[in-house]
Amino acid sequence: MTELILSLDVTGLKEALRIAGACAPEIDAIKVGYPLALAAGLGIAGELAGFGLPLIADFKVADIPNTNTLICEQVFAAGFSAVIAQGFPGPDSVAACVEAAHAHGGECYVVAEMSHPGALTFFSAGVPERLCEIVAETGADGIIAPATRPERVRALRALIGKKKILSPGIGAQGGDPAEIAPLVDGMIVGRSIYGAADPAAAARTYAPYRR
Ligand code: NUP
Repeated sequence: MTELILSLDVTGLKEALRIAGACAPEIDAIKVGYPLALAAGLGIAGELAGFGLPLIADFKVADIPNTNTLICEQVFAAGFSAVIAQGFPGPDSVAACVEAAHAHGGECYVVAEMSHPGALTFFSAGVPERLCEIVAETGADGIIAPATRPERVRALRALIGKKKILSPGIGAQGGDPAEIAPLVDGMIVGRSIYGAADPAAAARTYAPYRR
């Protein structure tokens, strides 16, 4: 099953609800990041709950363990079902997010390698591989890996086995859904859906890649 995850990076509450409502039948989850959460508040999770889809908080949590716990408690209390954390602060910081997620019946994903060109400045030379070890050590549920580099997704899949891979970078960043869908558990798509004149129709174009 390759899910389609709408990255809802708009900054208006009404616009967010309109797009989420139109796309809901075509998607499997909604990802909310800083743009929408800072604009609309964490209560956005409650506003989106009516669509009945899992809600992923893309806050790339990256602090000391205690602060990570405090952040994740807020995320799950608000109604999110998963959180995305950075792995570079280390295994104890990631473990704090994983524990908070699992205590609420939620999931925690760790960024293994980012999708933009500049990511290779630091997400290289064995770092993503080490981050995958941290995923295994902490019991995190999966990784974020770049749709812009399918060969890297393949390499990271070999390390994490059956844990989930959610992959951003499809569409606006150049990633090809036909190539990436068979490799991952979730396609994360933002601008090419929410920026389209007809977001529901744009979401439907990914239907052939949802297995
Ligand atoms: O490596 C990453 N790349 C990435 O694009 C990790 C992410 N979390 N994202 C997020 O995915 C990014 O912040 C945005 O919310 C979404 C991709 O959106 P788009 O490029 O499809 O518009």
